[in-house]
Amino acid sequence: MITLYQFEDCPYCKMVREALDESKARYRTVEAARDREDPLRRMLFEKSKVPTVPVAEIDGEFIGGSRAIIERIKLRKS
Ligand SMILES: N[C@@H](CCC(=O)N[C@@H](CS)C(=O)NCC(=O)O)C(=O)O
Repeated sequence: MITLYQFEDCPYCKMVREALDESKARYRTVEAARDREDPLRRMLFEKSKVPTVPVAEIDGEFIGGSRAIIERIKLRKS
């Protein structure tokens, strides 16, 4: 299962959703808070080392940054 932590209106998150849809992977989205001090945002930063969204949990690993996430989705597909 893939979980995408995102903002619905974030263009980088949209690119990741499009890559996920194209790959036909099953995923769920979780809307993150705008506040970086929010506990979920802090957890995402601790685990991915990336302070922004999107962050994706893919096969138990937290990956931050749209480019890295999309690369990982493409690798997973093959
Ligand atoms: N280089 C990053 C940029 C991501 C980014 O700028 N995300 C914005 C939303 S569009 C964000 O997380 N803003 C909230 C913040 O900086 O705390 C990527 O490609 O994922």
